[in-house]
Amino acid sequence: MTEKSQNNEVYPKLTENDSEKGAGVDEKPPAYEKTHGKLFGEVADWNLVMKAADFAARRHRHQKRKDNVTPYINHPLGVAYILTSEANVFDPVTLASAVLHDVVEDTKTTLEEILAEFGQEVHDVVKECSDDKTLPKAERKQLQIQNSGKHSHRAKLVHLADKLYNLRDLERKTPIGWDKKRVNEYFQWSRLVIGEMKGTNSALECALDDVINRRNL
Ligand SMILES: [Mn+2]
Repeated sequence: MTEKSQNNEVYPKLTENDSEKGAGVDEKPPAYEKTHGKLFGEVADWNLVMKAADFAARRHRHQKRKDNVTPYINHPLGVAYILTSEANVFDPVTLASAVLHDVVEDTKTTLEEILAEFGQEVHDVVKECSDDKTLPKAERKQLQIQNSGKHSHRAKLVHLADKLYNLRDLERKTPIGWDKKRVNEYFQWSRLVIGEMKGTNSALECALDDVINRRNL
C-alpha cells in the first residue's frame, strides 16, 4: 500500500492530488472543517461527560451512600440524569460538573486535578459546589444558605439537582442513625438553600416544591 492511499483512507475528504492546496495530512482544508466541525464538537462534549463519569466512578469506588449499601457513584450519576431528563439541561460543562460535584468534597481529589483534567469551566462549577470540609458542619450548612444565591447559573443547576436527589432519597428511606427530627431539619435547611436559587430552572424548582410539600413540615 502506498503512503498516499493510506492517507486517503484516514482522511477520505482530502483530495488525492498532492499539488492541490490542503492535500497533506497535517493540513485540514476549510471544506473538511465545515463538514466535520460540528461532529468534532459533539464528540468532544460526549468525551468530556464520559471522562467525568469514569473519573468520578474511580474516585468514589470505595464509598457508599448513607445506607452503607448503595455505591456512592449512583448519586452523582443520578444528579446528572435529573438534569438531562427533568431539567432539560444538556450543556456538557454542567453535566460533567454534576458527575464530579462531590469528588473534591468527599475524596482526596483536588481542584488542581479537576482543572488539569477537565479545564477551567468545569473546575469553576465544581469549586462552587464543594463545601470547605475544614469548617465545622454547622458553619458549612450556614455558608450554603449564604452563598448559593451568588453561584453561577451552572452551579445553581447542579446544586438544585443535588438537593432534589438527596431529598427524594430521604423521602424513600431514612438513613441509618437518623430520626424523624433530623430528616425534617435536613428538609428545612434544604428549603432555605433552594430559596436562594429561585428563578434558575422551573422544572427543578417545581419538583423540589413537590417533594418538600409532601413532607408536611
Ligand atoms: Mn451531592
